[in-house]
Amino acid sequence: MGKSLTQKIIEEHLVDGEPVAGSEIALRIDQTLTQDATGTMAYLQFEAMDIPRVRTKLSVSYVDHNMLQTGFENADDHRFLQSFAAKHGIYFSRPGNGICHQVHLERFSAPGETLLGSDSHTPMCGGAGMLAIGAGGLDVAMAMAGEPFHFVMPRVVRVDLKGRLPPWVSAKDVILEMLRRLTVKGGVGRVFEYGGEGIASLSVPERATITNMGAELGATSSIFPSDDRTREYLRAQKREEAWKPLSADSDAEYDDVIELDLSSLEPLIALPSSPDRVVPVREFAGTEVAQVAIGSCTNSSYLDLMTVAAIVKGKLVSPAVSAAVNPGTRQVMLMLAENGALADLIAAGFRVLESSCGPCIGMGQSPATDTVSLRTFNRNFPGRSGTRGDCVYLCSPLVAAASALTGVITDPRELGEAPRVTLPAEFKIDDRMIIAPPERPEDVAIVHGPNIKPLPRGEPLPETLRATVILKVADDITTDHIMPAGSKLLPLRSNIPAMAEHVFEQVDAGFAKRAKDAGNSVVVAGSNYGQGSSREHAALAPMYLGLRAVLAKSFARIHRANLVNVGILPLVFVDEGDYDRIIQGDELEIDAVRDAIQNGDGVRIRNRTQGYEFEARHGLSPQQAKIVLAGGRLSYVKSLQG
Ligand code: MIC
Ligand code: SF4
Repeated sequence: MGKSLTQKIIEEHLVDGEPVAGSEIALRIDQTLTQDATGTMAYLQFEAMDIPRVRTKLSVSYVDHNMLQTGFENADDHRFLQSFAAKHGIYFSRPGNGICHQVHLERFSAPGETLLGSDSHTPMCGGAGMLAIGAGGLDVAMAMAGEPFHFVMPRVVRVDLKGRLPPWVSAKDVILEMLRRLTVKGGVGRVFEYGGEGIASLSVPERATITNMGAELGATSSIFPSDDRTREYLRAQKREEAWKPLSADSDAEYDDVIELDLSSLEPLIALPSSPDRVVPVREFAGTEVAQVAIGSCTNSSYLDLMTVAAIVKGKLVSPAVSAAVNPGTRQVMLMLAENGALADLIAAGFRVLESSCGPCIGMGQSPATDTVSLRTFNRNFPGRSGTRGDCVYLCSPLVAAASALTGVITDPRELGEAPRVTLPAEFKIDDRMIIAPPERPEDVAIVHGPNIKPLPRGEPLPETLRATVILKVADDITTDHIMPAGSKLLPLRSNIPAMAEHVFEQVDAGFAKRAKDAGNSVVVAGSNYGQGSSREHAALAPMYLGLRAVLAKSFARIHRANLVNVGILPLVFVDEGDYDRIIQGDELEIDAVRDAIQNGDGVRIRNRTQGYEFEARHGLSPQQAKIVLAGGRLSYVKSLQG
């Protein structure tokens, strides 16, 4: 029987386990990436392991998220990251060089290799045939230490693309269509492997838009084969030597197959405030727009921005609209500057922002009260823009550009002939903003500014766990709900005690205080708890406040792994009806919890307040069980070292 591309890469990197869907496997990791919002924590954890130099083929530390310097904090973290990279054999992409995923795709992607990144959109490099996976910072730190990455072997779904995209329809519409069909839960435990005759018409940056936003499906990863288009892209990046052909066998078997005819697609838009609320743009055409933001790791490539520039050239953004653009990388920014497209954008009234995540993570450009913001990004979770009650729509750069001109949501097909933009034969190559680690790391001193606080550690699990239900929430709670980002909170990312004050603040302003008063606490949740970003702060800060367990209908993959890593017990209801019975404030008790975890999957919980018992499952692998018992992965690793 033939193999899928995913199976081939997994088998080549397999260190432990059987690659059978649903069972735990361990993979060798070739490359890692971190960004500054998760990287400081990842490196503090790496530091706690006392390993002098990374043991990967390549590790890169990017600065792209915490870019507004409204106080000393972010600048402190940048200096820490730069010195840390130099000391430990890590490449450092300086602030201004661009968004991690875009730069990594341009300068480091390598078909057939594995990449683990402390950011949920790491699968973007799957657009160039890598098996790229997002994870919490500690998992990435372990990979840098040479440890394999443990995760559950996903089901492999083939997405069979047919036909070609019509004019004005783009790669963004392909992934929005996937979200429309499958929802934000539809990819959990799955890898989407794209194939079929339709892929030949998609360039690597277009493929990367699709694999990037596979994160919104909850997928473990998304991947395209490495073919002539991949070669063409790597050649244009002057890295043809990184290319090798890679594809699934023609008789490969898949767990599922999805058919998608590119020629049947039309411009799509995701309504507030979830990336899966997708409808055709025409259904909302005419809605007034106050802000248009073009950029983010999903849609800030040279192709994207050249297309926008071509649409707005010689015109002016509507007086009702504030329009902003973040070119994804310095390479893109430089090329637009040199070919005049940047001037076209400026002339059209765009506010040109630096190459960074910017508005996508609420670092500036928060929209006005009760107005519509149209963004080419990947997430529109409530409040993520930095404005409470925001109204953010997600769309392609073509829809965004057309709407910026008209001031209302516009189906770009109304603009007449679509611009034709093609990949350049050569990108502009200038890697001087990526600093290679020095020959003599012993001369480097790590700069810890006052913003960097020591890492909190979890406590070993007690014999009997007694805890209060401190909060009960519904389905699809995102890590943005749990641990908000934005320009005010991101500077605290290396300071867990300060960050902890803001846990769940948009959902329940009294959470932090109540949690501290309660001592041990439990959160009760619906399905897909912790979807969205990889930020382990959404586990670390609640742990710091005394959260010992989360009892949910189901979990998102990365967040569940982060809970385990900090020693919080992830429990799933056996009977979902028990979710309905629990009331916030109930006292729960698990007797002999350590034994239960070591000796099986079932856990019996007593609701002391209401006087009944019910069953839950932990689903921990033997290694994960040891980690939770020890009070988190760092304590566990330390205990092994003696
Ligand atoms: C995001 O898009 O939410 C982030 C910011 O890039 C996160 C990581 C983080 O919280 O720092 C992600 O997607 O993993
Ligand atoms: Fe940055 Fe936004 Fe991409 Fe996250 S989703 S990496 S914040 S651009």
